[in-house]
Amino acid sequence: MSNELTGAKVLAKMLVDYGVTDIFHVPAVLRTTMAELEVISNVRRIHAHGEASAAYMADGYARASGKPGVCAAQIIGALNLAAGLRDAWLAKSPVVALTGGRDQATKFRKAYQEVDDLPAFEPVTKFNATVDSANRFPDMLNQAFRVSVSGCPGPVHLQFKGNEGQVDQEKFDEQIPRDIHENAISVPPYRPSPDLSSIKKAMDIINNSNKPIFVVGGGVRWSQAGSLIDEISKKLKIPVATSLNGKDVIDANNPLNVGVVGTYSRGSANKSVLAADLVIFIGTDLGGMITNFWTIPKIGTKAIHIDIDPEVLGRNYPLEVGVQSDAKNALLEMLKFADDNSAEKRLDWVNEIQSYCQEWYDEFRPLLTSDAVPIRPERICHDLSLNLPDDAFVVVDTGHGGMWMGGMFDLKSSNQNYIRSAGHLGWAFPASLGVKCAVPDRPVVCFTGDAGFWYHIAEIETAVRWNINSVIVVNNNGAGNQSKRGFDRVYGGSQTQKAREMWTFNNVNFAEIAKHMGAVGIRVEDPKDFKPALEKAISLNKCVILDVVTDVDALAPLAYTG
Ligand SMILES: Cc1ncc(C[n+]2csc(CCOP(=O)(O)OP(=O)(O)O)c2C)c(N)n1
Ligand SMILES: [Mg+2]
Repeated sequence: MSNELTGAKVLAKMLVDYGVTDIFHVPAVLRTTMAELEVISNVRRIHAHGEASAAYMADGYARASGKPGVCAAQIIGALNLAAGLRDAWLAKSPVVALTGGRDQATKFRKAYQEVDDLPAFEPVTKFNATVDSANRFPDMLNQAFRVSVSGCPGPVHLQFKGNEGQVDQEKFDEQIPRDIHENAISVPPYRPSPDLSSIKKAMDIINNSNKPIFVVGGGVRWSQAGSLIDEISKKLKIPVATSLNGKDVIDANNPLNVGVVGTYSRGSANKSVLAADLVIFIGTDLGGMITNFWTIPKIGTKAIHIDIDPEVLGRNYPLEVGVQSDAKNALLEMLKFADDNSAEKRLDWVNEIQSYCQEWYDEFRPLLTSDAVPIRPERICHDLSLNLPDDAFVVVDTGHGGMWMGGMFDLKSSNQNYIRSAGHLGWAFPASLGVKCAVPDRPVVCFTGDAGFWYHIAEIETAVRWNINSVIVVNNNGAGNQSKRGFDRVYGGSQTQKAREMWTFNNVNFAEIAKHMGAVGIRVEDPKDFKPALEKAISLNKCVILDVVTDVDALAPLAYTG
């Protein structure tokens, strides 16, 4: 490689300075930059089996590290990569996507493999731009990183000129500053403080309320404000429900934690929110999932909303007070005005929510501890609650997986983490590999259905090749059985036998497939074998597929709606 300063040299150095340790990609994109990275760093250029799974890996990496996750594709793979950004967009995860793109010299002349990809990135990015000259690398990369982590985080896209981004081979003008922006390295880069009069007004309402509840979302995690939620809830005796995205922000052992509220939820959380006379929303955009399509709480319930994004305040619920703030800064101010003496009047309320929690366990205990064969998924969730290590990082797919784990799984330590697919089936397995790259010393355990696992099963080979040792629990019922209810409904109550062709699969042994691909495969058919298999899987420090054969007729409970 020549000594001339090129775009590739500048880009490689900036990526290293931003703290990037892994780039998830399908070749060939920014080849010269990739080669420069080898010269100057140990950045791992993880070659995935598809662009969507590369984007999911970057997304998992970002959610686990709080730093931007980087993924890349050449022009022909760009739309696959865009598809993979959708979950990051929904979950507000800072993913930086780099693609090869069109060159002015040849566009509109039917260049090989070329379409105009840029519009496809619009709905799933905060910033979507072209980079047509090496001299623009510093400011464009800074913009991309800064936008991805700032405010409400999210994905960004840079399209580099040339189908493989060959603009990186251009000579770079030495005079152009190449500093990185130190405050764009991780979330949150800034912590906007709340308006004090709004905080006082909010606390006045909270101190005076008899049956308040906190409903907290992923914004609290990005702000690292979970311990403050714990503190204020205990101080004022105010229960806490979380979104699915915020499930890990509050310790499961806090006696005031009522669980996940909304659609993929726990009955005790929905009951508590419906019974509350004041709901304090923090770090959530109050979308359809956390509110069960705006029915929990009922519109008109007294509400206070705190979020970093002022545009969401008052959008879906009329508010007594709206506060634009970083969650941590808002909670620090709130704690100053929190009146401990007000807690006593909420003892009945605490008893009420705790009875909802107890009723939930009493109702589901038989399934959580069921010895049935084929295995009940509730039993897997409960065994995971009891037996995961204290520092486990749990990554969960959508569909029934999201429902089972969102509602039935309990974290047991505030050192554990939980992230979930924001809607895409198949996200969790590749995302768990990205998580493991970000936190290599922690046990990473993925929970996915079999339909979800099929999507990116080829990435077993990637995990083995790169020694990315996640443990994958596959809830294998030989079907995408979340679809069962929906088909019963459209067939007027009970579907025909033939209709099952639309949601069932052949029975496949994933443990055997895993072994053939160089991973460890363990098949579990009896619930008593799950705990030892899990312990073994975690102790091996290998990529392990735990293929758990479960009951195809087990359906997750629908949301409690009152
Ligand atoms: C990309 C994408 N396509 C389709 C769906 C709709 N969908 C949700 S759950 C599901 C089936 C899930 O099957 P599986 O992963 O095996 O879990 P199970 O319900 O069987 O436990 C489907 C098709 C989706 N969420 N995402
Ligand atoms: Mg299934």
